[in-house]
Amino acid sequence: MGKVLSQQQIQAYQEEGFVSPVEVMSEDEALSYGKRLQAAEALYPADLSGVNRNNPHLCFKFLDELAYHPRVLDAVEDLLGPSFSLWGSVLFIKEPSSSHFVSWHQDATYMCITPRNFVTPWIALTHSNQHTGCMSMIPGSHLNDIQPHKDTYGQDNILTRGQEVSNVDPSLAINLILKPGQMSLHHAMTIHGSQPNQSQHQRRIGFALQSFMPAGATQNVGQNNWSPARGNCAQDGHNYLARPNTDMDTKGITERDKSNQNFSDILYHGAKTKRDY
Ligand SMILES: O=C(O)CCC(=O)C(=O)O
Repeated sequence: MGKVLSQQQIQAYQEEGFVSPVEVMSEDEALSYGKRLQAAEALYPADLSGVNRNNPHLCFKFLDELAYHPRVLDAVEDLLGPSFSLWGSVLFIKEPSSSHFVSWHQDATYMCITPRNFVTPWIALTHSNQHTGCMSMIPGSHLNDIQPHKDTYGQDNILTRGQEVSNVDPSLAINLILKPGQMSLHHAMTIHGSQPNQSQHQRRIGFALQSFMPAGATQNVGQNNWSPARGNCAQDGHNYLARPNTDMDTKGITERDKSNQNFSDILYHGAKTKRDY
């Protein structure tokens, strides 16, 4: 038994490349985080859209709280051991009746980090199911190497390059159905994607901590910009990113902008086109 995950859940993650659902907080608490997000979006629309859906935990206190929620860190510790750091975060929001989707991909493909054994918790702030466009995972796909990805730059594809693994058999996919306040955790090599949100009224909001890196992980392209989460991950050339004390102060904005530039340099490394997210 781990701190949060049972032995069976840890084994499922090792064998299948994901574990879900895992309780983080009550549904009411998650919905109250959703309301805080809505209020922040109303006050700072440009800071929670487009490229600024990347790394918002560096300038919004309530997202920092979610990123370092003890249940999240305990579950990550169950999978990675006692020392790990946080590389970044992404707010994956699909508006009602939008055509946005995420093609089949493996996160590790363009993150330029070795070893490729890092983990992404994805916290649901709304219901995430087949109707609203939940994530689907191909079990056991993390045990293979990186598969060839085609950069499609598809208009409705919310991945940076619209990168896509072809020849995925969707009949093998498992849908990760989450209630607000639950999370899934997936391995950097697991093939996954998601379909459009068909709901007329409900947004689908997931906050991905992308990703927690075990001690010793090496960034091979771009800056080594990480925030310590647990234990000791110190290494040469490691730039610590500060956590925010208040929403949208100058320091937090600087940290976010620095991080987003770095994200862009890494994720579009060698790409023929850059998009603005
Ligand atoms: O939110 C989604 O639909 C996809 C998220 C994703 O690909 C990820 O968290 O790695």
